[in-house]
Amino acid sequence: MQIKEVDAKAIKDSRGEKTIQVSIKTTVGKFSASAPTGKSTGKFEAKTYKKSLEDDIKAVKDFKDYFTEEYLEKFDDLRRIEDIIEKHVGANTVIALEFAALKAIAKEQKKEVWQIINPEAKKFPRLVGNSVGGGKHSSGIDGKKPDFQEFLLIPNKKTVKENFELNKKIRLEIADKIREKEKKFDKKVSDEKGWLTALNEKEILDILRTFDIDLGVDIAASSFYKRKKYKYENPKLDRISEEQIGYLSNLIKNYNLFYIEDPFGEEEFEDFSKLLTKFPNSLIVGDDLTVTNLKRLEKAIEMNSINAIIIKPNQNGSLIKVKEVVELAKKNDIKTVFSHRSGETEEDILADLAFGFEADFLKCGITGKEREAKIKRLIEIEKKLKK
Ligand code: 2PG
Ligand code: MG
Repeated sequence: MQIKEVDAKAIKDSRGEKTIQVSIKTTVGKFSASAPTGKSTGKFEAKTYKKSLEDDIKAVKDFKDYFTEEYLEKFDDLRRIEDIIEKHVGANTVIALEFAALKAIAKEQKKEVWQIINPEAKKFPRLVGNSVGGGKHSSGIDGKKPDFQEFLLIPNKKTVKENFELNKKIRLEIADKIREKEKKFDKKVSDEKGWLTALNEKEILDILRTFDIDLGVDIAASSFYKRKKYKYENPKLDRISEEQIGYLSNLIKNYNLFYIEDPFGEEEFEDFSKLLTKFPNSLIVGDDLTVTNLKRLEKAIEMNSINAIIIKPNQNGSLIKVKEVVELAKKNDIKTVFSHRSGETEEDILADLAFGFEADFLKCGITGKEREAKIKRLIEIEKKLKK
């Protein structure tokens, strides 16, 4: 497959903010793909755009026919795209272009995108779905909101379809239970379509634990870690590292938490390690800590900080490097969680990446067309494989 022409434009994401869509004309047809945008971004993430979205779009247009000499037929050939463009644009632009190229490579070979990554892939990731929103993703109710960013449902039925149904059902039942505790609750939603509430994390977990499902939280602790203190607002309380470890240990025990993402600030490898040593049977997940970056994962491995890692392609900005991160994680028995961003598009290739790389989990919300696109794509893969 050869790319004859490249173009880009701005489209709106689920938050109504601008993000990039890249289109390519190839020897096998036209393809396009988009990239999402995060809000609770890690300090060590790759830059979304080199200077700005507009400048990246211009750069793509300037480079529109620089790819015509390259013949692309396998995943690792994406490296050639990166060699040409990576110095001139940001992470989102490279990733969207690579997504579009993968679609074209698959088309030429009459394959699914996941087969270009690994034709032998068999394992379906478990869904991780956000049911209640807090932190930076929530506008709160009368200025009050949970300090933790996400309250996650992690079903474990036999099929993706059953897991999706269960998450949707429990999400609705959670709304009924929030309403019993909170008069002002009116089914408004956060950036990822989790419920907006003024309840705090304990009150929410009290509701969640009444359901027969594995529970997780994305604490996104960096977003409220200031001058070595975790600054809780609901209720107002500062916790130093030791107190944070003690508090989270109690929550893990009392609520039997299966999954804990970013429990500490993004530089606190050692505190992660202390928590993991105490709770080796829960998943201690790095996101802002590791930012899908090989060096940071190496450090997390060396310090025994995590046993699971979030994989967000646009945190890194190179699918070739994303592959290296996934391979290193697997070699070290670290579970992989392929993840959406809080500002999403209807792009569904994340499901193919998660399945192709045999991820352990796919974290992409529960409802809303941008989130459902990915789950539906995974269900489609499941259906086709059963035939
Ligand atoms: C996270 C993500 C996605 P954002 O922290 O895990 O849920 O949020 O995309 O805003 O970084
Ligand atoms: Mg996170």
